Amino acid sequence: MSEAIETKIEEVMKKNFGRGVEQCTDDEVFQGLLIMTRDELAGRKPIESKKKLYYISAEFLIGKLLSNNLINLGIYDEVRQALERHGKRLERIEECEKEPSLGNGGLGRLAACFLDSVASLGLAGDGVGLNYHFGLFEQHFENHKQGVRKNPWIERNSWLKKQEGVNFTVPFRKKTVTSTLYDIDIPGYGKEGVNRLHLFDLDSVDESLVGNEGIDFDKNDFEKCLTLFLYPDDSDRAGQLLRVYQEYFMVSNAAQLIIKEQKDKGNDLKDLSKHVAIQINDTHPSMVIPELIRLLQLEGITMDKAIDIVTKTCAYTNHTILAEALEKWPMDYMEEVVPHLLPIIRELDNRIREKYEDPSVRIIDDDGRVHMAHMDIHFGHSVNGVAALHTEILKKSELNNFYKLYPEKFNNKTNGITFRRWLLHCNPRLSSYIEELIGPDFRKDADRLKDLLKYKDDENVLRRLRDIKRDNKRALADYFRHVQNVDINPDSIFDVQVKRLHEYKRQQMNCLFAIRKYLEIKAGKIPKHPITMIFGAKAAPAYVIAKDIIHLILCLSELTRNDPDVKDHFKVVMAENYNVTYAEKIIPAAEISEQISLASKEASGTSNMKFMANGAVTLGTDDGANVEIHELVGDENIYIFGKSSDEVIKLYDTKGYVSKDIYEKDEEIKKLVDFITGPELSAIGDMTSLTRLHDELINKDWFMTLLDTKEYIEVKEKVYEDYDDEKAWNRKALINIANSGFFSSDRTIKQYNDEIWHLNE
Ligand code: 26Q
Repeated sequence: MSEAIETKIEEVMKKNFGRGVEQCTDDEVFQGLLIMTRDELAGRKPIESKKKLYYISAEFLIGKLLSNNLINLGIYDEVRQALERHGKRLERIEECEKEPSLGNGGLGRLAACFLDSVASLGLAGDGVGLNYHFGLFEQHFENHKQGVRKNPWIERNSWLKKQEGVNFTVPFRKKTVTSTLYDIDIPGYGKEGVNRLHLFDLDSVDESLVGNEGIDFDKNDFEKCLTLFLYPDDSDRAGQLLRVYQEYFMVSNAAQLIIKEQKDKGNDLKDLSKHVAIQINDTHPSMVIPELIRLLQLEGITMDKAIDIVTKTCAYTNHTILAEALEKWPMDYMEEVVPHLLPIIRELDNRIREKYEDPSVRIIDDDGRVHMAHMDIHFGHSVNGVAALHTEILKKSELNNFYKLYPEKFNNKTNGITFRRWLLHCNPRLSSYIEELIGPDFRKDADRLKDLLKYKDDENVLRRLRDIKRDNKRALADYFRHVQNVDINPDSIFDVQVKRLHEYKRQQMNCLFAIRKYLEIKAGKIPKHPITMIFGAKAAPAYVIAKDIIHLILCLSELTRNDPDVKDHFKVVMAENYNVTYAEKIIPAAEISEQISLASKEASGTSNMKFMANGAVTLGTDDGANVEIHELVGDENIYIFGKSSDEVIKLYDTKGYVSKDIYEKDEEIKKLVDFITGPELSAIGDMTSLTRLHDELINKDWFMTLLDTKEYIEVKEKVYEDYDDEKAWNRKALINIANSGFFSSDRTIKQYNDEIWHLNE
């Protein structure tokens, strides 16, 4: 077998570059492997099950695909060895792949993990989304601030396969356009066949609308800009309208694809729900409901029947309770973009008005805004939250009025991650060692990681875990030096917070801790163990305070890097352009996983699961899936602090939180907050930005940073103290790894299938 692969690689290199592997550059070898793998996948049949899932999502944060495809095809090791015989290293070759950044965080990465799991369970399920030419922006740092550039990722050779002959006409008020479809094949782990990620595009899109610097473009001609970017800046009307254009384009194509595939199979559209399950990933694809009703009517089905069919087919996932993220589109936007959907949306709204008196459950509110989530809940058959606590909050408070109407629709599906990418691929050292200890079964079934528990007091095993972590830390330190010219000490504690930048995630609270540590060291209190605080985050370009927080982190980074009293003991660093690829290097090296959102606000979190599987210990609030991690590992093996979600919800209800009171009463907190505008940072940073953040913390602090700061500091100090007991710490790491199997997205997808989709029944 291994010789066969080697011959194949040689052949593909000869054919495409006229040379053998040795003579090719790393980039050419990457191109060759891409072609070889893509062709292998293209030859496979679609996975079949009785019913087919369509997972519609505005984001698919798939990350680089070469290694994961090789792993799922079961040829990763053979390819690596074959390349080695020709003097090439697969890890170097992987670097040549551009990351498709078709998502911005948790929701998009979840969609990617789900595609991997659906295929790996042998279920028929395709993703449907958009082919953003520049994806999410690329971040760079200049003057300690976030700068943004476009992020082109589509090269001459890519995983995209243009589907000739699959073109749909999508009607907008201004003009009807014709779509083009690109597919990416998704193999399952050790499975025959493939599913697909369908990415729709418009040929008329004009990349030259975007200059070389920045990410601004003229948003007025939707035909030229529809698929340029994920989340175009929507701080003005043109930007918001463009999102409506994008969403409708995505769902109209999805609905037409579904109908076409059903007709091709000879299925009666009246039986759609027997053959198709549609999962609506947050509200971005919600217009699929009226669009599908419209198209079914065009097929001669009555309104009543069409509504019934769509309701039985569609299911909705909620990923947030933040009001600003719940989409409500003004009717005049819909009028401007998709007037033909309005009669249907009005009809749906009327039916609800006739049935229920409660105005809070209407689809169209008194201000003439369409509540997308309300449409999903009324005209879908399932509503799920993404972690146990989140689902309870939806039922008890956020969506309580809907829960009272439809208790049977509400269900929980705690998120998961694919262990193929987040353990086997990103942490080969740990994976091989686990295999040495418990055999290879955990590779297919993450629950088997439990078998590690028998080693929890084995000092040799715990020492090996420590050594593996140290090797990963060294590798990360090398990477930081290589890509950012930043030095970090591999023998320091790696304390990590990587995630989108948002006030509710409270990176600013972590900064207050950093300030305290800095001041302590300046005052002569040297930590027993050197500490590196690692951040990684992108801020939405229109989110001013989020950018101010990045500025604060970068100023702290500069401060700690240069201070001779401090730099050997404590450093703050920030990964530039944090993305999936960076995550794959940071997470295996992390020791402390910061999950410090204001309780009730983080629906689930998924990096918390990735860190756990890689042996980091969580320092977090009782929020999202942290609650479930806590239950699995027990009090001994996690650090939980802060007010509970019930307390927080009450504070919001009673307007009982006043940050200024805490600031004024607590001298230490006042000192830390005031440091933001003090002489040390003002010598480095921009006073406008620092003052804005400082004042925000005192006068508003909507996400209650100061509420938990005191306890956070205490508990984090305890974490650092406990870290010094090496054996006890590594025992915690082992217990975390061993219990992480529950968070396999294979488990999550099994539950979606058993309780919502029923693909094989
Ligand atoms: C909404 C309106 C207008 C413009 C943009 C948006 C928008 C865009 C993206 C709203 C939300 C998102 C993304 C949300 C997201 O990533 N949520 C995360 O989903 C994860 C997977 O379920 C959870 O683990 C995280 O807790 C949740 O924050």
